[in-house]
Amino acid sequence: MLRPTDDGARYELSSPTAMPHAAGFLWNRTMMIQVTCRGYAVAQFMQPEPAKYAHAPNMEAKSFMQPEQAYFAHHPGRFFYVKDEDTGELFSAPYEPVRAAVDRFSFSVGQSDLAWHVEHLGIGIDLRLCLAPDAVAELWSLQVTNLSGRPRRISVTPYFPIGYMSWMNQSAEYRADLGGIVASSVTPYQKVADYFKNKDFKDKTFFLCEQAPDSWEANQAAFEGEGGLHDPSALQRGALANGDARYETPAAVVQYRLALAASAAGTYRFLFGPAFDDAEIAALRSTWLSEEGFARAAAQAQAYVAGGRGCARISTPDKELDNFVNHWLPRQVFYHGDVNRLTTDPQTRNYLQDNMGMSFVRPSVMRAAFLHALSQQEASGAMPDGILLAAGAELKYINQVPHTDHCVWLPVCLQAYLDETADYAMLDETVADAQGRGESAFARVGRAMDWLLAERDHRGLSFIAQGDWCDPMNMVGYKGRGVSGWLTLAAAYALTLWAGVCEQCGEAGKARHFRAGAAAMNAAANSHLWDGAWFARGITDDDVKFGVSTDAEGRIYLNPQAWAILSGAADGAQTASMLAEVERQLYSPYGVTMFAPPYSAMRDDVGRVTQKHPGSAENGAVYNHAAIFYIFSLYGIGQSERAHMLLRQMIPGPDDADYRQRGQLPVFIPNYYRGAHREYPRTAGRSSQLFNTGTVSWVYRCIVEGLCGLKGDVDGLTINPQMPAAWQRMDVEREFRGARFRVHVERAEVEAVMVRYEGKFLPEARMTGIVAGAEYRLDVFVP
Ligand code: CEZ
Repeated sequence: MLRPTDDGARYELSSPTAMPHAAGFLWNRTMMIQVTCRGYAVAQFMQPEPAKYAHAPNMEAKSFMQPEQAYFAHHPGRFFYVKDEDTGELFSAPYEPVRAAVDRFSFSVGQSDLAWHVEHLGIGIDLRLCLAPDAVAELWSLQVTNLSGRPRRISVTPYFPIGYMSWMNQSAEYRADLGGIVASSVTPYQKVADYFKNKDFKDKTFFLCEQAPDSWEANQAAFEGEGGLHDPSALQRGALANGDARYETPAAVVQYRLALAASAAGTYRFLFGPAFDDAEIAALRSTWLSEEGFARAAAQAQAYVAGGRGCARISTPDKELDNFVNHWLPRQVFYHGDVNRLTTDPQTRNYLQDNMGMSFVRPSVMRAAFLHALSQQEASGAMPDGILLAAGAELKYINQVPHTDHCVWLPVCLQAYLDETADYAMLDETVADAQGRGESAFARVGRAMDWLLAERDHRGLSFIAQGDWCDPMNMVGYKGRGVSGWLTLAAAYALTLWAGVCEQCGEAGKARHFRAGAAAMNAAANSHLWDGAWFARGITDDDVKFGVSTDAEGRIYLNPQAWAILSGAADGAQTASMLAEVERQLYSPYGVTMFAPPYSAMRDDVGRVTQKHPGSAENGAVYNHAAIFYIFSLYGIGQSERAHMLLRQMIPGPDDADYRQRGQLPVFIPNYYRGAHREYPRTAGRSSQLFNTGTVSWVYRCIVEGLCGLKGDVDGLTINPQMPAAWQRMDVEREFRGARFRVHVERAEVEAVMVRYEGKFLPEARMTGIVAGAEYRLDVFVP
């Protein structure tokens, strides 16, 4: 098998399996490579830090969740092998790794569970996943049913890969005392300080079985063997080898051998997750791993999601839209607002917008979040790049790059909260900052607005530093001179909103001050950024305007147009021109794109955004967050038809071709769909599959305040539904300040919106004197 040749100057291995990791290595002064007898290779070169030119397929998403995640054969997953022990036939549920063409397959996505049904070889497999409330544990149930009408001998083998845990220490074994496989590791580190941080980590991974299995394997390589994942060697033999992993890659594999009478069925339950120690594992087991525990978890998980059901239910001619708005949209809004995308340092704009959505779900959460954000305001009045949510958290990744837009989101998001609650008293709350300096929330927002006014150049345009809303627009102003057209307009909008709040609070002088500031910014935008038919995106450090008609790429950006409408910078003629240009240049079959044409190469006076793949993410995708700003601005000027069409395009389907092209279920809105439909029609429309997005709070706002037209004000509810022309009627159920409204909307021969309540028409389309606990039935007639 192994022999020296060339007098021992060489060695020869004659088996690729006897020593699978046997390898040789080569190096020079700039690189090294290690290659195994089976052809696996690891190489790196110096530039000057070690770097790779061929990559492992898994880019561990340690920074944030990645769009368009690529899956591969050894990607983590949850798999269940089923083998006919008489014929040797094999399949796996849900589908991977065997990829057998099964007779029946269904994947069912619920609000708080996922379920699969698979039928093959006369065996039915039902899988269901639910999460334990407030514990890190997956609850898996597996039901096996003999559908073949005759007795069967089969084996069922759950395979939960655990993967490469740590280069310092990793192992796994079956623990009869705990009833499952437990893998242990030490999170790798170098610095002494990290030892003290890491020592409380949950470095164990458990896979617990309600019923003891007949055999098991904890060693990934031993399980897979030479057969490969689609036909693992361990399944070609009888029982599993009851093996362990000793500084080897762990996996959780257990096997049940079943003799099933005709029509017989069996149910198995498993718990999978991380833990600190055995005691925690045992406790999780006793709390959850039973029929009763699973039922309790399911009920609690259901109740949790129901707690975020939102304030509106609609019934319209578009049933798919109803489904999305009534079930999935509030759920996604609630996810963002309740857990803040599971980060400890959300970007400030994300934190504020995600919580803006909570105004419609649980306003008290928005209130607390707003005050919390203000408590991290800097002495200068600036808002930091991220908001720290946990003790010991720090600003990481993108939050170490200076962006200049964060103050804008204070009044913008606050407005939604105030409209929903009229809780102006919140602004009187004293907020202490990190230095312990107490100031009212009102004063703090005002200082943030003054910061925006101050951070402008000689023309009155807003500096961009290394980014604004667009994270990767990092080189427009890194030399300190470049300005953002969008931010100038957004600041003008923010100042206008804030001036309105000042008025409401009886601060007429402040209102005048901020209104004057807004007017100055709008004027500056008009004199320096109006490009003849639309607003430019900005002016670089070297005084080059971009997002203008002479640009071959990035010619027209959506954001400046949307916010020029919001800020009032655009007059009627300008707006008409912008709408037409957006339609002509930015519309796509999958929504409105963020700019066009996409950049095909780096523009080093614009930045990283131009290096993204054309049509992906901020480089000219249908970036839904930008699209919803535009839609919101359209509702604001009564462009109902345009608004509705673009809003509808955010949700995949309902026709088959659209589902296929987007590749996404209509259960969430992704951060983008690929753009570049002219350049790359094949991939246009493809979903990023990324459900983290500031889009959804705005979508909810647009549905409630725009489409349904049920928007709060200081002491009432204004009523101005904006149905698309094709609709004759819709019904809306809306909770508002503790009251319930049942609103029937219908087209009629009327000049303006008319509202009938208790048999009488209201003098204006607005309800006041709303009593909490009351129910109001309104008939609304729209032109
Ligand atoms: O992040 C989003 C941000 O969370 O990109 C938006 C921005 O407004 C949001 O606050 C537009 O830039 O850095 C990047 O290049 C990425 O584009 C990410 O930061 C992007 C991710 O997709 C987050 O999910």
